[in-house]
Amino acid sequence: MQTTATPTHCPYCALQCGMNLTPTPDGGGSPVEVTERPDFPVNRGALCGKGRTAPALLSPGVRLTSPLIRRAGVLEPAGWDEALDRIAEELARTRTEHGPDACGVFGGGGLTNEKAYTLGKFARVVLGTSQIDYNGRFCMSSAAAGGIKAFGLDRGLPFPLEDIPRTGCVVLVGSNLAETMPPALRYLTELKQNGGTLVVIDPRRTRTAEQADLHLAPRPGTDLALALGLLHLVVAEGRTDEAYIQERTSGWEEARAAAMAHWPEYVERITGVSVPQLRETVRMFCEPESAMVLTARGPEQHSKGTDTVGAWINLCLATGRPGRPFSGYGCLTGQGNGQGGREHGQKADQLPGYRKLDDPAARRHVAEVWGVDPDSLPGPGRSAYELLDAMGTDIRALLLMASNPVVSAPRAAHVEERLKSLDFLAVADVVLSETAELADVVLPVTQWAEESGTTTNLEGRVLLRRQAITPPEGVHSDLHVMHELADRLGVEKGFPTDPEEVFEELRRASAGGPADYSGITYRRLAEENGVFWPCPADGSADSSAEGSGSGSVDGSAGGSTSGSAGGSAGGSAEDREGGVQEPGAHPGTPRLFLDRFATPDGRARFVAVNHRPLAEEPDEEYPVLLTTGRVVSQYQSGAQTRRVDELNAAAPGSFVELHPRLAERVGAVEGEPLAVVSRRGRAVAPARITTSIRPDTVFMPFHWPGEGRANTLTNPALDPTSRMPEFKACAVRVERVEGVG
Ligand SMILES: Nc1nc2c(c(=O)[nH]1)N[C@H]1C(S)=C(S)[C@@H](COP(=O)(O)OP(=O)(O)OC[C@H]3O[C@@H](n4cnc5c(=O)[nH]c(N)nc54)[C@H](O)[C@@H]3O)O[C@H]1N2
Ligand SMILES: Nc1nc2c(c(=O)[nH]1)N[C@H]1C(S)=C(S)[C@@H](COP(=O)(O)OP(=O)(O)OC[C@H]3O[C@@H](n4cnc5c(=O)[nH]c(N)nc54)[C@H](O)[C@@H]3O)O[C@H]1N2
Ligand code: SF4
Ligand SMILES: [Mo]
Repeated sequence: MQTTATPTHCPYCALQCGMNLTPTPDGGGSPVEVTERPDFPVNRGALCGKGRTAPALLSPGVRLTSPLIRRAGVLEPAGWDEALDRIAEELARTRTEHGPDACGVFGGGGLTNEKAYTLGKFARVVLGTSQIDYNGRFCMSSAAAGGIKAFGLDRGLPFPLEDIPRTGCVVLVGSNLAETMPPALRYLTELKQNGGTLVVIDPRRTRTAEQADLHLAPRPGTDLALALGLLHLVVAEGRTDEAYIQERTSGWEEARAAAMAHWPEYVERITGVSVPQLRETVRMFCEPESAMVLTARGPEQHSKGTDTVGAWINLCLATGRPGRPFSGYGCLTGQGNGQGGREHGQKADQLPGYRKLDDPAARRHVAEVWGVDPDSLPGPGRSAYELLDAMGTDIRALLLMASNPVVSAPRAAHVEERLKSLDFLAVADVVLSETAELADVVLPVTQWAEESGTTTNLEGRVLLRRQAITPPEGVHSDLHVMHELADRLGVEKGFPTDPEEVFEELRRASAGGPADYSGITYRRLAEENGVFWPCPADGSADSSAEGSGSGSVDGSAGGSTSGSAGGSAGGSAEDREGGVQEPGAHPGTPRLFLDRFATPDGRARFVAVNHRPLAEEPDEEYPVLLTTGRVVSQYQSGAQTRRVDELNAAAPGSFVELHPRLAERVGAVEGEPLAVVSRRGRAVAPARITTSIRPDTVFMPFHWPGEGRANTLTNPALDPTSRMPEFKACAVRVERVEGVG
């Protein structure tokens, strides 16, 4: 137990705010309290209510402290050996009786890099199953797919957040930053103070949209058409950057032709955004020397999310933005380790270092690090929803770590029923989530302040979370769980329980891959405020490092740092702050693409995309659109934040946000229960009547189980490339609940 403050990072979102944990004198309630950590540049001491109250999760009254085993239908406390034996037996039996692919593994973007890496290795090496995926599929997979198509690489932001106030214009598409990453709002405020402009695109006038110079409120699911219409105007008004298009891109002719088919008047009809507003957006975006488009879940969580991201990237490329100072396209990643969690192998088609599972060279490299035959590694498996949908049929047993799909998966009642139909379900969690409640065995694992590990924030900055307290008795880490299960399943080596030892192996496994961590060590992370990947081990070896590696990312020096992403980025360590690296060590890569893109020919690729309708358009029976999202005081499925009194008091339950005109039509009364019905089911929650939403759309947050569960309604129609479900738009009917009003 430390007696002084431990500098670490928040357990929740991808901003990974820096915080200090200080032991509480009397230990009453939580063993530590959160204090300011102003030296960390991303949040400079600021925290949202969730981060500030996070120590509540450490108190034994809230967290699990004993394994649970289901006996005669009831979960009862049990010993660790018994619980682990039981899981190992069931997984072994399933494998023998139904083959390795009958064992499923489901992970989470909240897991540290070490855990996510080990989970992917566990699935492929110990279970031999291809059936692993994770909740990040529901998060930024469309942006990831779009980024890889266009740039050859997926790092959410290709530049640090500190670049935002230095650009001329930010177009923020479907992000409610003011509620989802409150300390980051500062970057938008500073942007405006510096004379830059902000365009927010959201069907609702959110707290974020209130900050905007221009707010566009399109109909949900029409961002693809919107971006195409803007590109049409860019061409029509002669605002393209022909020299950039010539030198740095490919595929323009086809993309241009597709955009030209989207006339502004046609786009106005699809989106509901007027032609003058489209023109004003183009003017604001094109006039300044630098500009950015940032997307979040609003445009991405659709069955056309990948194409939509592609269309926004096209707009950036046609105007010469990506790879230029303070400019380009970025995605605001969501979960605490949403970035790192998508790089090291818990994804269905992936090996560590953001390598492809179907690439023979990648298989050879990783198999060698793991000491196995490359041919023994299974191929790509199912995506998250498809995996959950196959439970009880092809998938007979599931090991689930760090997700709560009973609340957060689309078509959740069906997913809940599939979970119940499994032969065996094991859940490792910190609390008894709604999904853990359905398990045959529950393992209580260490969290955030109780363990060490690395996360990679939304900027691609690898960070060290330090252990601040000793975990309660009866609690072990996810790494311990995988070590013990591997041992019981006959793999005695290769599953260490020490996170630093895992990280050392991850460094080797990622070396030479797109997300190269090989030059990063715990020592460096402890002394620097994070290191941006790619960071290869041998920083001096690269000759294409022209212009690389200068300038601090923390706001002082102001030089631009670049790197040729894709594992060959180089740079000199000269100007680096901190000065702790070995001579010749790579400084990391805060800014990508300044010299070249990570494609084989170094050029960014336009994609030719066209507008298409929602998977489920409104009709007579279901005439209204439902969209879903978040509120500031709850996090995700709410498994953690619903257990924190202060947060619960601020956001006690689900609600249905609707426009007064729609409210009048259906007879909704403020605060009274309202039913929302889709082809998947029915949810009931109090009405919240507001003019800040489009009259054709209702909004529900998805943080709660039970009657108000938004995901009872959502449509699991998947994007053909990213396999992202259509969380952000489905057809519903809104009705008064009998006996109300
Ligand atoms: N308080 C809080 N903060 C969080 C989280 C949380 O659960 N709670 N979760 C974290 C995670 S994992 C994530 S992924 C991020 C998500 O961060 P955000 O993407 O900011 O969150 P959302 O509320 O899901 O969606 C953002 C906005 O998209 C709008 N929207 C809906 N449909 C459309 C559409 O079709 N087009 C457009 N342009 N906009 C649309 C919604 O009205 C909403 O205001 O937040 C992170 N931070
Ligand atoms: N309708 C609708 N649905 C959505 C979305 C939406 O916008 N609309 N957004 C989607 C998005 S973007 C996301 S990211 C998902 C998230 O949805 P979920 O995957 O359900 O995310 P969480 O609620 O964060 O669940 C994480 C669980 O892991 C536990 N946990 C935390 N740390 C650890 C750890 O170190 N180890 C283990 N073993 N467990 C841990 C927590 O206690 C919690 O129970 O929801 C998706 N669902
Ligand atoms: S913004 Fe995100 S990382 Fe920062 S304190 Fe809030 S939840 Fe934690
Ligand atoms: Mo997310």
